[in-house]
Formats: sequence, C-alpha cells, structure tokens
Amino acid sequence: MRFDVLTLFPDMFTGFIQNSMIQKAHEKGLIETRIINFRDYAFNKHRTVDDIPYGGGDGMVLKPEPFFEAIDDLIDPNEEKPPVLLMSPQGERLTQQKVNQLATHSRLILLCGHYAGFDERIHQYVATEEISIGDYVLTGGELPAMIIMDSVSRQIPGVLGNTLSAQNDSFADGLLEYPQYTRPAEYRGYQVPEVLLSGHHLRIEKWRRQESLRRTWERRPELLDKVTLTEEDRIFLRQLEDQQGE
Ligand code: 4FV
Repeated sequence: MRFDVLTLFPDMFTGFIQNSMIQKAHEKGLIETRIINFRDYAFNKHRTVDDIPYGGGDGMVLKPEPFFEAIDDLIDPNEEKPPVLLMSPQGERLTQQKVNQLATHSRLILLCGHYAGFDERIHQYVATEEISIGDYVLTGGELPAMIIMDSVSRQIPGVLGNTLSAQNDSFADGLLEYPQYTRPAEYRGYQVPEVLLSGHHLRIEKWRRQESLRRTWERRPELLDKVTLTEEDRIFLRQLEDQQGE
C-alpha cells in the first residue's frame, strides 16, 4: 500500500510514521508513504495556498491550483486513478467497513485541508471521495489522514504481527469487543472473571461472544441491526431485555 499525503504540515506525520506498527510496516516494505507539502505546487509569487472567500465571510479558503497541479504531477494519466480522499466534516463517515474497502487499493492519495476548507472545485474535480472521521471540526485534515493510514494499514496482510490479527478487532464481526484481562488474576481485590482462568476454550469463547453482545446492546444497540445473529445470540439478547424489564 502506498499513501501519498498532501499537507501544509509534513512534520506532523514524522512521529506517526517513525513509531510502532506503522514504522515496522515501512521497514517490511508493506506500506510506503510520501508526505508532500502542497505549497510546493503554489507557483504564484508569494506561494500562497489560501485566499479570501468569494461572496465574503470569515476564514480563508484553500486555492484550487496547488491541488490540480499536485495531482497532475502525482498521477500518470496512463495508470488507473487511485482514490483521492478529501478529509472533511461533509464526507462519508469512516467505518471499519469503509476501511476494509480502502485497504483493497494499492495506493491512496490523502488531501489534508486547513482554514475554512477547500475551494469547491477541489471537492468536485480533484477528490474522488470525501471522508469524515466524525461530526466535529478540526483545525486540519492531518489527524483524519493519520487515522485512515493507521486503520487501513492494519488490514494489510503482514502489518499486524502474528500476535494480533485484525480479525479479532472491534467491529470485525460488527460487535464491540469483549472485555480483556491480563495478569495478575487479582489486583486490589478486583478479580479476573473465573471463566477466563478455566482454560475451557468453548466456555471462554461463549463468554466472550455474550460479553460482546451485552456491550453492544448496552452501548451501540444500532449496530446489532447489521450483525448476523445466531439463535443462541437472540436468546441471550432476549434475556438481557427481560432482565432490563424486571
Ligand atoms: C474533518 C473531520 C475536519 C475542517 C476544515 C479541517 C477540518 C479544515 N476532516 N473529518 N471532522 N476537517 O474537521 O475529516 O479543512
């Protein structure tokens, strides 16, 4: 997977790329990242990348030229155009399903905005899709870009060491993850659930499924509509409903 990131603040990515799983994935050659300062494509006298909004209003808008020039330079017209993702609060909400879909591509171009946002012609004629990481306003698109790079990289085979597999992640089966425990079995009087100490894998697996169902039912019930439930799952959820009714 190759990430090309267009940003005004390349240094924000240094720490992210030079640490933990992302760094190892680069060393293994599983992912490659190019951080491009799109001011390098501002060919006007003062290399300005933003300007006042037509029609007035506060804040500055990112000019179209640097993005059109950068994309012309980054994409060879003879090759298939990779997804050009524009981070913005107006975008499609990022979900694990979307992450898995993005991870099927060999290259992603990420546009990081700033100020009051992008000239609309960048949305329309440069970006192929818009992604939002949540209904709140950030100062820039860099953090959303890192979130996409991190979550997509986890889906690249070989990126997660063998100890960890994306299959066990939250949302991998559409449910919230079950509670996790590690040593010591008792700390300040707080016990690890006995079933996890039993070594009885079938009982542990059942407990974990039920705890995922319980947690999802309590915190994100809307997710249950999208999950394939077994008859056993339905019986357990009905018990929770009945208990709540008592
Ligand atoms: C954002 C979000 C976000 C808006 C103006 C940066 C800021 C500036 N991006 N999900 N929420 N972007 O707030 O993706 O462009």
